[in-house]
Amino acid sequence: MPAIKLYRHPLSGHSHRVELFLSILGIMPQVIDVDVLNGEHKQPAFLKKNAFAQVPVLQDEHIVLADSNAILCYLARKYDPRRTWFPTETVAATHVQRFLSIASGPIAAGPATARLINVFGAQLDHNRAIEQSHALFAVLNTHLQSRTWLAGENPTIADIANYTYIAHAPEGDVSLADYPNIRAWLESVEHISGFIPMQTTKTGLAA
Ligand SMILES: N[C@@H](CCC(=O)N[C@@H](CS)C(=O)NCC(=O)O)C(=O)O
Repeated sequence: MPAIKLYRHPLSGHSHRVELFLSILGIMPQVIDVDVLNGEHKQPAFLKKNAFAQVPVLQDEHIVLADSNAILCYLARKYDPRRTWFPTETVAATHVQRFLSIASGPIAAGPATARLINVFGAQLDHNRAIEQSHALFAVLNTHLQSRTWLAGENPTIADIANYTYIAHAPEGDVSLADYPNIRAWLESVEHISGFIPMQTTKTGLAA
């Protein structure tokens, strides 16, 4: 298989969701760290790959793709011939898509933002991000009461897309202590063959 290149930052949860899925699929990418803290993502060379100036970007031969969830869809369609990670059946695919939207909506506004403030010093409203995280986690905890996976009977890219920022929520001072079903689901993801963690940071006080 020709080398797949992954442009990422090691502390970016959006990058990690792609790294995690590549690892589960058994694909070893060539990893290229982008110095986001010093603005490398805003330089012309990177903007040619993603005009929105964000990691991750995946390059598979001549195909250059941005946006973590879009990349997960691509990888699932191209490299999972069994079609379990992103089912093709209409209703099953819609359930997965629903949770991709949650990953790019309330997860981004809640736990990802709370962590961005602590880890990268973003000047954003921490209390609001923490509040939004708990509102989301209460719903997810109930959703997971009778389920092992977010969508359907098997792990899908819905689980991959939502995993990282939920697992790392305590780094943004969002405790997972009140959400036993979410913690059980995180453990289920961590038991998937090929799982790799994202490096943790010392910020955050919440357990
Ligand atoms: N919707 C995008 C969001 C990606 C994103 O927010 N990337 C962050 C790192 S986690 C980034 O590159 N931030 C740099 C910036 O916005 O200046 C995705 O899913 O890939």
